[in-house]
Amino acid sequence: MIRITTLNGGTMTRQKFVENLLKRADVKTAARGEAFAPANIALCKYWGKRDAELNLPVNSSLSISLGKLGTRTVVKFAKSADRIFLNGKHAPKAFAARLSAYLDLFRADGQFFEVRTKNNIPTAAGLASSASGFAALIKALDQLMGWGFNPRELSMLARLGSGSATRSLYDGFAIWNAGQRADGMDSYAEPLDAPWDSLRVGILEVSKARKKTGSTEGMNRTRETSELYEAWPAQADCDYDELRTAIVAQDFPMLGKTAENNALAMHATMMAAWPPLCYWKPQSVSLMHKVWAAREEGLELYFTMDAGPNLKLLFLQENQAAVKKLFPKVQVVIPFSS
Ligand code: 2P0
Repeated sequence: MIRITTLNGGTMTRQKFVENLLKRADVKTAARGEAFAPANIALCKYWGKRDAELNLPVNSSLSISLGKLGTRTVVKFAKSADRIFLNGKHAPKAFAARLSAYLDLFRADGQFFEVRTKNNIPTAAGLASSASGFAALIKALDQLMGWGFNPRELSMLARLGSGSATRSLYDGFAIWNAGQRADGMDSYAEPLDAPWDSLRVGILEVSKARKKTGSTEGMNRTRETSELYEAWPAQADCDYDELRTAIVAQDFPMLGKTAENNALAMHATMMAAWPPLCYWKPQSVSLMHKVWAAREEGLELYFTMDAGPNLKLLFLQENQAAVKKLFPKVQVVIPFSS
């Protein structure tokens, strides 16, 4: 079995990373900050950290944002303690603790925050709500604190909350450069300016239940114990290049095939971990077979899956009616709608 004893290749702490960035900013605080960030679905997945402290990934990843599906967050200053609300109610303890720990990176002594965050996607069901959550939070915080960071800097700060949040700063396609530096300053996301109006993402929800193994634990376990993980970085690099080519050429079969294969390869590395990690439910597998059968019949339909049981279908507008007929419960997202 592969044993990797240290995940933190560098010596820099998150606090130091934030201090380095904050040095360059003016500080004129506002009364409140408010921002929206979209959820994103990776077509080339981020799976594995080269530095767990700074959330630096092993491989570069590429995603598509989900338009109006995501998180809206309002941040204000609070008097004597953080006050965290999720979807209109006091947030669960674990959620509030994770946000407060993130806010610790930015607060001055005795400074507290009120955070009101609303998701219009299920929280923690593999639909990437931590991605839109941390991206919306850092954008709102940037307004409140008056930092004036650019999207690239914000993407690096979002990264400290959750890796996939790095990509949620943008609409449309986004790429997260893995980078090579130990200080993480070259590990940021940027938009890929390539609108694709006819592209559709279909969400097939299998379960809303909170997953037993979070992504951080899942990817660390995979990296430490799965023999198949050795093959992952090379496949991810190759898929990343192919997806960029497919997007520029608007070659849908190439996009769909590469994304589906990338997702299945990622899940294969997890299943070869110990203890085994399988986010799929029986219904997930049956939906995959349904997609494959439809494709054999000539329908241009592909899927991708994240660290959860739900499927995200990929298809073109011209096949929307056929997809809806096959999957009446599908929730269709138009990533490039204005
Ligand atoms: C992705 N996922 O690229 C991959 C595919 C899930 C499967 O990024 O540890 O919640 O907070 O950085 O961002 C989910 O992982 O993990 C994820 P952390 P995160 O979208």
